[in-house]
Amino acid sequence: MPSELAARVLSGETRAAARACRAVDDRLPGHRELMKELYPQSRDAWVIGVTGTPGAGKSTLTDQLITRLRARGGRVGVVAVDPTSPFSGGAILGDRIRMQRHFEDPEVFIRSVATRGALGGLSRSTSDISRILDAWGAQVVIVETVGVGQDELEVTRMAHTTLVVMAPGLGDDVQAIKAGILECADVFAVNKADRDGADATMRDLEVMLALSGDLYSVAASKGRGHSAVTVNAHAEAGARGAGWTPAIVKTAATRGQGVDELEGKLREHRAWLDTDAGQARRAERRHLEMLTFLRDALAEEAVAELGAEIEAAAARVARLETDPYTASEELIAKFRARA
Ligand SMILES: Nc1nc2c(ncn2[C@@H]2O[C@H](COP(=O)(O)OP(=O)(O)OP(=O)(O)O)[C@@H](O)[C@H]2O)c(=O)[nH]1
Ligand SMILES: [Mg+2]
Repeated sequence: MPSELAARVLSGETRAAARACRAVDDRLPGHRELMKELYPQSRDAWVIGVTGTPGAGKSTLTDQLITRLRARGGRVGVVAVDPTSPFSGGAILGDRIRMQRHFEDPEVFIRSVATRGALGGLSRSTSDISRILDAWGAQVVIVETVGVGQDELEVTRMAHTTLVVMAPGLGDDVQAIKAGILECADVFAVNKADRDGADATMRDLEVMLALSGDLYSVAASKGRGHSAVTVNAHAEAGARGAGWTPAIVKTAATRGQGVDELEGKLREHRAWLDTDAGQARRAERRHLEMLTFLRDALAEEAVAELGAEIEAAAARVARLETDPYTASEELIAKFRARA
């Protein structure tokens, strides 16, 4: 049965892809076999992770990017990740409204992924769904995460290219972007450039990046007066293709301003992925993917086996009746005994 489904997904059947996504979501029997079949056939899609402060304009920018990507032909997949709650619907609803016009397009596949519970699984679901969309024929898969927490960071690390979106007027947004996100950003969009404060946000970001890198190249790039500046110690190396220099692009997504330039920067990063350094990064990503899958698979097995006992142990720790070390040891001993 999975073979037939895999074949239909690979032939680009949208209904089959939707069915495969449901099989993964519900962890139906055979879903791992299905993924194993799709894996070797589906490595071409360029996965762009879009993350950043809530309300910064991620979905609006994604919508604009879809339009540009579609204009070049080729299918586009979108995965909207909502780690907050499977039922909240708030953020996902926003995403849906923002990307409304693409729902009619049969060459665009938009899918949401919700949290899989306290013991992770979100990154695996996201990876699985991205791979299904890849197998379905998407040339680009855009993964939009909500917020900048730990789950999102993990999802973001699995993308080939990471776009971090910020906007002025969302409090101390540059500070709010965690260091981990800054480190994995390939391209920054300072959105809502039509509002006051966008330039200040650009400057804050440049300083922040310079502090985490090296000051000299900020001075060098400032002089050029572009809206897309390069900030990093590795600016020179980047030009030679050895490393990648994070780029900053100013956009006004609702007006479509700066989006061409943003697409250009993303494509430059796509080209960099084919260099030796880029290939190394992709290998690193697969390495990380494997470890994350293993962790999630172990947790899933344990949850399936121990079920309510895990919650009971956590409750005892919460009431200070036992310590987390002992509680975990006991659970592992029980799991081993049954496995
Ligand atoms: N003024 C202005 N408003 C914008 C711009 N881009 C997006 N917005 C508005 O900002 C609000 C949030 O935009 P979204 O695209 O939903 O932002 P998001 O980052 O996807 O939000 P979440 O997914 O909820 O975190 C919407 O009301 C947009 O219309 C822009 O460039 N300028
Ligand atoms: Mg959104």
